Amino acid sequence: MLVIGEKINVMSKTIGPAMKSREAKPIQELALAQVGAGANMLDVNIGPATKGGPEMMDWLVKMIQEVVDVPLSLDTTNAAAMEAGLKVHKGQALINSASGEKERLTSMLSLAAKYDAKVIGLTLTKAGIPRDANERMAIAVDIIGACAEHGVSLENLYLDPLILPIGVAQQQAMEVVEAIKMFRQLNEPPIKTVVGLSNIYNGVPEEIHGVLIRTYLTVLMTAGLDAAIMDALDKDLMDTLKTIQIFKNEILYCHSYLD
Ligand code: THG
Repeated sequence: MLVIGEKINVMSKTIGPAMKSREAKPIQELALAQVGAGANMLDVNIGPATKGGPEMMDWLVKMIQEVVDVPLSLDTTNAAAMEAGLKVHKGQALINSASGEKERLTSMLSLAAKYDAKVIGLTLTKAGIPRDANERMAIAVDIIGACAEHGVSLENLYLDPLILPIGVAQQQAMEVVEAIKMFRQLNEPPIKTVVGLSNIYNGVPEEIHGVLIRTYLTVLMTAGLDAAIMDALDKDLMDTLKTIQIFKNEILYCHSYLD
């Protein structure tokens, strides 16, 4: 399982202001901490970044890759900011994300082909949030078709069924699980899947966050999830992940528990 650290996020009370004032140190420390805790990739989320997006992403990518050598997941809907990040990124970046929305699909897949990047295909369109696994499948099929048109190898695609907050969309939790199973049937070898795990607890009391994400991760990984944008600094969550990997025979028992 690919662990993508979620902490470098413009919404964060400490990191948002540091991004805006170009203060490198807290961001670099958070990058190092997440990689030290087991993150294989780091999400760099600047949101829509309508003002100064390209400059912000250029600065972030260079500055973060000065201290860690994992690839970055460039998280923005701003295509110009995405390209600015891809231009300076060392190694293979992950574009987070394309969606089923025509313009975003075209711009992000063009960039994926141009820079040989991996790309997340979020099963979301302008028509609104998908209601069930079948609606997610229909969008996934469109995204896969567009990959072929743009010359993006399916090996570089991660489909994201979009986790919604449990408090507002309880019936969606298992639709996401079903979608992961269905996406895997779309190709041989199976198309990889990714989620933003913490979406699930938005609006839920903090005492419940831990048990919610640990249990949900277990269910998602049983369905075959390949990657998650998640809190790598949450030790209980990372321990749960390692334990599931033992059950799935993905890591050796001795290696994990004796270390
Ligand atoms: N899919 C894809 N990308 C995504 C998401 C997704 N990117 C953004 C998001 N969803 C995943 N990342 C986060 C990052 C942080 C939180 C939730 C999702 C979060 N953080 C803490 C909180 O609010 O409690 C701390 C925030 C703070 O420091 O203030 O919830 O689904 N492709």
